[in-house]
Amino acid sequence: DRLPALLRLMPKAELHIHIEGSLEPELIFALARRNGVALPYASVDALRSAYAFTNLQSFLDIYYAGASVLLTEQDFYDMARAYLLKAAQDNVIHTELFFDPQTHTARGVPMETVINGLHRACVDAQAEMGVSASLILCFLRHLSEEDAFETLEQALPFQDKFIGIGLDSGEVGNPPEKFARVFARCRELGFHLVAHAGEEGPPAYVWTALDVLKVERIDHGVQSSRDALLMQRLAQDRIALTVCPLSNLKLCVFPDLASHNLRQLLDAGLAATVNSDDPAYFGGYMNENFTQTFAAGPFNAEHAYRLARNSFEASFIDEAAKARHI
Ligand code: ES4
Ligand code: ZN
Repeated sequence: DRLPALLRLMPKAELHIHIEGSLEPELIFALARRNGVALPYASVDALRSAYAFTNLQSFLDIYYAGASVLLTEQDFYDMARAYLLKAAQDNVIHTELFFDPQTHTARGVPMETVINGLHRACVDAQAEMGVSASLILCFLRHLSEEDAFETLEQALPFQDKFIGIGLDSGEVGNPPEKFARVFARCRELGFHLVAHAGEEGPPAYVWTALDVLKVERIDHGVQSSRDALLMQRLAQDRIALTVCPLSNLKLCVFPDLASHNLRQLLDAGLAATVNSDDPAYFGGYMNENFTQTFAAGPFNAEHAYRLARNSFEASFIDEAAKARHI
């Protein structure tokens, strides 16, 4: 069976990776020691054994605690560098990284520390690994729109260092329309727009992400299959879904990978992609997501090519580079 080799070796783009979710337990402990931060876990193994999630919120609590060890520009650089090396190993040749500045600025870490560290790692990855990498700033949806506006204000002096705006954190009860005004402003400023919708939340949140926020891609979006009209809209407008199979498995969105609806989304003509989301927490980087997903379902080489092609088509690389990849 040559499919696993194809999956590993094919060039691909990753469009849904939270850089704070790439922080491995070993690096969390190393940074805690370097920075003199106390952790509520005795060891790497004790921390890893806390990774038994029942839903999105049970994960987010541990994810935000893990990010508390990040203090200096070098910490952000080291975190992104470690991810980009893993991406290069998985033949990811382009990646768009989400970061959550509010998780850091709320602890007193300056915006410039966060952005400069991450951006320098992206620049070095191109030169040293041949991986192109861009940043997408995400607003935390459990916080207020006013807080998002303040975050945007703090980030604008560095606006040449990120290409887009996203929306993440706890979805249910925090619909996209809560951020209508700040997304309108980001659109005027010329940023690419994406939002998490339909991960745990209803199809109605996917509709408002599209029609109110006017996003170009939907992150997750797997709940869209519950709404036939929405499926038509996504197919007709070629709105990409950045699907994260191992994330959905670990957060109990689907009971097992064989029950995942990725194949159904592709069969309906949607521009679905495969991504890792929070690889340090969910048990695998890109190639692990591809190989486990394909091992569990009726997928063939044609699906592999289609997913890779979709990832470049849905990316925010310039149109000339895009034409070379698809
Ligand atoms: C996230 Cl899996 C997921 N969903 C929503 N927000 C997030 N932030 C980091 N991972
Ligand atoms: Zn995500």
